[in-house]
Amino acid sequence: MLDKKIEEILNKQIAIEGQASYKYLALASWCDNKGFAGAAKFLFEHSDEERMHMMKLLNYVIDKGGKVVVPAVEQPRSDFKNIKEVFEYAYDGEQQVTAAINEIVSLSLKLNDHTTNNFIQWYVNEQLEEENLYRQILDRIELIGEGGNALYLIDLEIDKLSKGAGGMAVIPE
Ligand code: OFO
Repeated sequence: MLDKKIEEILNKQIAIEGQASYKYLALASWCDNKGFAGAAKFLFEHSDEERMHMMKLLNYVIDKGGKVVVPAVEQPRSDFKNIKEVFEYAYDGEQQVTAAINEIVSLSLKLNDHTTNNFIQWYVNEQLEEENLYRQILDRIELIGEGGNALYLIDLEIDKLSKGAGGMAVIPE
């Protein structure tokens, strides 16, 4: 059985991951609209990943006999100045998710819930990877600068980081 406080914080995290999935859809759509096909592919894939994170949490709550409350989603921000701002926004969001995951770690330790603590470690590692990834992208954007072919090169670089599966290719017309 799940402690009520754990059930509550996991439901909160389900909402955060679901919202992140929507946020990445909005970021990907902005990129696609501005002709950044590689970045759009990468971000559509990331949206799928966030949904997977949400489902993993949801299944854990169910497996532990808890109650899932499927959250409403807010309309995500959809306007950005440029590609750098898109990835700054994504990076900022990932840092906020990491803080939320850390709260789950702390609560599970406080309540001696080692099963949840063990489960949530997957997210701790995932956030480490994701924060690194977005920091790398921002470093590359910085490095490439704003010269003639810069936007094209940035898009190519981000495209290289996508996994090739999922993303725009699997979105039904
Ligand atoms: Fe769910 O990993 Fe990012 O936010």
